Amino acid sequence: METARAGFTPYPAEFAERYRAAGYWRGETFGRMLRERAAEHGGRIAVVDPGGHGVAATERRWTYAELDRRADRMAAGLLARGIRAGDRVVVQLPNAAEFFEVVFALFRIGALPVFALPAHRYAEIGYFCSFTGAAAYVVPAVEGGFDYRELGSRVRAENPALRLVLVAGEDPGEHVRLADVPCDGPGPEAFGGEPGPEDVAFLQLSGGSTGVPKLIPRTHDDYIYSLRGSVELCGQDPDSVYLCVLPAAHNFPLSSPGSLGTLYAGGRVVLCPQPAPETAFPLIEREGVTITGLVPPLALLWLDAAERGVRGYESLEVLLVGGAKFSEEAARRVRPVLGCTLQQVFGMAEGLVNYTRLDDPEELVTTTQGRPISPDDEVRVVDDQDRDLPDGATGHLLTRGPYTIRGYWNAPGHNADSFTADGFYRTGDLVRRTPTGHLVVEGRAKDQINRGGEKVAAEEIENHLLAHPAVHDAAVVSMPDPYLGERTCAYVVLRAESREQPPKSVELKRFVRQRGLAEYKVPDRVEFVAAFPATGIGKVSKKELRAAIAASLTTG
Ligand code: OOB
Repeated sequence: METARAGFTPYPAEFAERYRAAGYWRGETFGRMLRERAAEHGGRIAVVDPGGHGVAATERRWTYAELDRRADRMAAGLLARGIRAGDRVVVQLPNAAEFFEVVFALFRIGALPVFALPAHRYAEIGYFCSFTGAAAYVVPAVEGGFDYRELGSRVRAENPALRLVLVAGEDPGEHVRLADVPCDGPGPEAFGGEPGPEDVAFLQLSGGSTGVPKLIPRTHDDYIYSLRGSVELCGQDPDSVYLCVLPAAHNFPLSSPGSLGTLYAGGRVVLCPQPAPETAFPLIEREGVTITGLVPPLALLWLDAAERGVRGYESLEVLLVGGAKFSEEAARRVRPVLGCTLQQVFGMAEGLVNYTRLDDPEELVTTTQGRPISPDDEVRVVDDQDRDLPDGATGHLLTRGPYTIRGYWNAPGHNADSFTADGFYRTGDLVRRTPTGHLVVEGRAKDQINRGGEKVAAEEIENHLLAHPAVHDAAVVSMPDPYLGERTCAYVVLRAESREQPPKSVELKRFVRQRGLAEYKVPDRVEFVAAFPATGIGKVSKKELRAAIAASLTTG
């Protein structure tokens, strides 16, 4: 597994020993976990996929035994097609049962899924494929009106290492049908065995604040610990039914406690093809869903629907809300309107996850974003000089612990900025700590826009805008939005020669979109200015730009 190891910053030995001794790291792997659940709960349903998406028209219900068998056959098929331990495989699937078949097969082989989101387009996928030297790319045929097979052809033509594009769905075009891959050939044991618990299991994507997204290597040991902790804190057991509403590959619905936590607990995962209450509520009712996770804008949509009298959500016991700040006002509506317990989640793909506890007083549940999973999650709140601040003061959140990475994958330059010398991750979040140890998110120091839970790195969008011939300079900032919390506003300075006939906002948006950027990253608004306000040392003052756009929105 040399290549996969190459970019991985291991936990220092003394920490690894401590995490093992404390019983956090138990030497489990995803491959064995599924095998054990299948032995214990073989006949119980693991995954329900109602169908009606581009991958399958009709419903599938897979038991643990079936998922286990499918993962074995898929692993054998992928091995037969040359996928090996350490290879990277970009997985971009909608919420379909195949997602689990593929990722568990890769876990068993020791190949690393790179968890792309369905919204990603050429700009993102092309980068993931080239940066990771991916050997394969797994897509649906057509989903949401977008033809992923064409994207597959394009990235394959540009990436010689990419040998295989696998298409989930009926018509693979020039590629290979995913359903034709599984076989009864030799499994991982014939190719050096399954990976160990200390090995990297997959690469997750960072929300990002830099020009290109960074990749997050998570090990079996560390991730499974975060699952076990989450399952316990969210009260999950084999009777839990989790509705996966958000894109399955995102860290929140994957592991907090998410679909993998639910499978860890021996429960049932129900995949939701669309997040609208009109789709989700009937599924909740039919499947007896007990727990789900939403970003704040969706939670608001569900609350409003329930208040309008839309029914079906009554079996819900726990609603997790996270990914972006949930307003206190909305948080207070959850119990009276939906009749379930709210758990706020403040997590990050890099590791640390905070939850409010099921038995926390309503005040803490509605006004804080929770406290860490582990007693060994080290949390520091510091000033600009990394000096510790007292409880109650707002500062930068730094963290280190048994499931927080020590470095991004293959990114020594970024790692020097994102981690302290003694291994604390600089989250870029501004928080304050209450005397109970709960964290309240007060803001953000990183150059990122949190668009209702979807993260947009300002620099990434600025680089795309700068590629336009009329653009001299660009600065992307957040603007307040009642529904998403924040939206993106791009301030643009035009080149002198373009000022006579300036491009329209829509043209710049179209330009960015045509470069193949995920739709949620296309600026919501473009403002043209003659020059940017500057800080004392001559940098663009994004603070002033944010204030200016916020003021112009309130005055109309
Ligand atoms: C989750 O993960 P990511 O990696 O997409 O984004 C992490 C960032 C955090 O650093 C923070 O800036 C923001 O998202 N965030 C929140 C929040 N939860 C995440 N900001 C305010 N309040 C919250 N509750 O977003 C993620 C991963 C696992 C579980 C939940 C969310």
